[in-house]
Amino acid sequence: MRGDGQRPSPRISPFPLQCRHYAANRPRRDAPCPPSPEIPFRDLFWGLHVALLRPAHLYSGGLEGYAESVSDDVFPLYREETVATTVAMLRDVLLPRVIGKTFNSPEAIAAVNAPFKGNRMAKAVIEMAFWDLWSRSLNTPLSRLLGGTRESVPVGVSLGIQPSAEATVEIVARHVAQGYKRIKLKIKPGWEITPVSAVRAVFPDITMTVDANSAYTYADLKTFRRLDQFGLDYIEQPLAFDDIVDHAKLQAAIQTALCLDESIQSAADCRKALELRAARVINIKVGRVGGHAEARRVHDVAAAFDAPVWCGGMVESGIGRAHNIHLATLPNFSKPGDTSSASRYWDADIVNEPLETVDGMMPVPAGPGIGVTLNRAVLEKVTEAVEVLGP
Ligand code: OSB
Ligand code: MG
Repeated sequence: MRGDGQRPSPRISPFPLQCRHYAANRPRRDAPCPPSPEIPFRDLFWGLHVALLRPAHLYSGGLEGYAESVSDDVFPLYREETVATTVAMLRDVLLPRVIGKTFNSPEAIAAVNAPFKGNRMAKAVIEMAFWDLWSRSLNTPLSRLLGGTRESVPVGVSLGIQPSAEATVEIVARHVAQGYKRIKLKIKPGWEITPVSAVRAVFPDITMTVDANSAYTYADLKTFRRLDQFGLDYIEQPLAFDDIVDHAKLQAAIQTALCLDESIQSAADCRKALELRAARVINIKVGRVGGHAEARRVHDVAAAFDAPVWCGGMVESGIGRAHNIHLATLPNFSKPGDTSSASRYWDADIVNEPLETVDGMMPVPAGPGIGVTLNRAVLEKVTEAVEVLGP
């Protein structure tokens, strides 16, 4: 684990903060699913939660820092936070406590809102934007300030539930051909053995995982025992988001490693899950855990347990995607992440730099901060509301 002594201790002047807070329609490539609880399960986690975004836009002395929330669009289907709760928290609670004040480190700004319970996705927006602003002010890539060393990070793809086994094999083949280093299939009760066995028949050697987004219970143990035969690298979040105990029971009863996503909101959650052997792999999403500092603590705790981590995705625009890539340069991100090419998601991104993989490697955007610049024309086009707070 990295000691505090190796952390950079930059000398910078404190930032008086202003904030420009956008509510924007994400310029999605596929038509978004209708936001209705009746939508088919296969669409729930593939395209729903992306209609709006709000890069918090902190600026000082000509510099700006950017972040993006990863909360659900309308319905809280991933965890509890939605765009509406995030906007309300930022506007009424979190931003008023930081706007107009000065901070000289990301930890200092995060500490102000730490006493408030939950709402980590909303808190992460401020913390992440400050990391970007801070690292830009130091003319240093965010990855370096976080302690990362890589110039590019390995990535895989997350593929939504397809209408048939043939369609699954076809979409997997297309992404294998593009060089992605891991294929993750979304599964749901009754739709796991069929797609996984179909893909395995054609691709016996690819690194493959499945993600259930909490769709099962411990009563489905037989199904998970059957999945053991397919050599999956791990099974992601099979059980309820708030149930570490049954994950531990399930992990003890099968061979395949479990990976926790929704269940882990903090380094403390990670420590407890690994201590109880509820998983052997951890998915880190910086928005889910409240920011980069906590994400790094989760990374460090997992390393202490010899548990590999990887960087998850939330169908982000180029801003969230760039944050993810910088975070994934830390040493214990030893499995491919979900930050695949932006062109898979967007016709036009809100950043100027194309974030595209080459042979399954995503280059770290070069330059200070998160290394991307806003495409203001695209942002303008998709913006529905702008709220400006600050002196
Ligand atoms: O569970 O990892 C997940 C997308 C939205 C919400 C939750 C998840 C996902 C993905 C897609 O799996 C990741 C991506 O491609 O950005
Ligand atoms: Mg997941």
